[in-house]
Amino acid sequence: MTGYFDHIDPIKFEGSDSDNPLAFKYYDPKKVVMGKTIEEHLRVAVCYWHTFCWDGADVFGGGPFNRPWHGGKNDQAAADAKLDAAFDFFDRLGQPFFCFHDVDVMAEAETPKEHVENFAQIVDKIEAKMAQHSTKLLWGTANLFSHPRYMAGAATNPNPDVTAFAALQVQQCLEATHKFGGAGYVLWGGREGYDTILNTNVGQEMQQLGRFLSMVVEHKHKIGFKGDIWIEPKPHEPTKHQYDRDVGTVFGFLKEYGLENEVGVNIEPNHATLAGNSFEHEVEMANAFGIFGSIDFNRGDPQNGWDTDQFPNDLRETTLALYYILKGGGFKNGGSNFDAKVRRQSCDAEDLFYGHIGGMDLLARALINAAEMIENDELQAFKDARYAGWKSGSGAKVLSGNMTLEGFAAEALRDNASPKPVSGRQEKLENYISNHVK
Ligand code: XUL
Ligand code: CO
Repeated sequence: MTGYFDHIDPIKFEGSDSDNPLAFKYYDPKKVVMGKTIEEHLRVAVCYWHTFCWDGADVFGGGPFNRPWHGGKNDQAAADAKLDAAFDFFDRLGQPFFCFHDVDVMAEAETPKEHVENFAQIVDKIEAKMAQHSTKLLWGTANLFSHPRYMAGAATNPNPDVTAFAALQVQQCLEATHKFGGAGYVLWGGREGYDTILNTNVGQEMQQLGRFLSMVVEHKHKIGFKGDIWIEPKPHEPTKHQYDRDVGTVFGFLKEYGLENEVGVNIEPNHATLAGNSFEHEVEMANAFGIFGSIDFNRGDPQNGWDTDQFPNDLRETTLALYYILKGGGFKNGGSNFDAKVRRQSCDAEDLFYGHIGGMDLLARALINAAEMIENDELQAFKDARYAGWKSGSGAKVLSGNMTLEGFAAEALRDNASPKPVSGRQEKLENYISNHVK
């Protein structure tokens, strides 16, 4: 049987002088940067959904991609053909990981029993594939947003029967993720929010979400899953408002339910920008709260206000993000999942390779840039000097809780000096970044 990707030779690293568009120019998996190989640092993953499931359909028209497993019913034969093609693609691209939703990999199911049966069938087949191929699982997740039953949310649904179905999907998918040796498990609350607050009991829904997440964490421990659990923040789309709107909001939510040491975040640049934040802001917030987990790399389109999920190509933004990721200690269980899809007109098999090659080359360049910035860390030196006053004297007493408001106020009166403005040097620092983006 001929395979869909047969005409694409395995993608090799050829260096920046190569003009072969189907070769890596910068992603040299074995090159060592800051004591680890590029492959070990980046932990690149291909996502099953955009890469193999999406047929190119948009809200105005049907899918032009016509992969051999598209077009008919999403039955077991289609799921099997997709699985064969997926592992063939992984072998040719050579990235170390993949990510999946339950419904991406399985034959379509309607009832809870059918879900369990169809999922179990493909889980066995994935296990067999993984035994024959080198690609590992970065993370799994349950799709709790596509089926109409989830139109009013999964954990936050007004009807507990819907939430019970969601519990079944999460239980099955978490157990499969564990079986596959996955490094993490993601919960993206696609419809955990509302379309109108007029019909929504926000307090009740947040409580449902908190309890649901607690049950997921309890089950993780019960089955002995050693990977991480990550929430993926997003402010809206598909619903008007989603409770997990950004990293700061997620941290407050985790604190409220006592889960801040159990659950981290999977950050997506295009979600950050939809929330009015920069990508690096979200990474730094996660570092500050100690909940950084993983990244869904992609980019939005500044002229469009929605989640376009394009492959990343902004070297400055990606360099900065990787600088903060490395400063936070780099990826541990997490990695670089491309939650990105080729454009609707990029309908050929090779377009899937161009998208991933571009993304992987970009990440490798950004990693090398970020490592160079860290070697002689001028940003850190500048910040250390800027906050030095808080390291000793009354500043340190304030931070350690050994100062009262009156005591601190008395110091101001005693010195009786109006502090002089000190430059924040923004332009100098921006120039420094520009000089390191190459
Ligand atoms: C949606 C999104 C999802 C999650 C997994 O915007 O990013 O694909 O990554 O459910
Ligand atoms: Co995502």
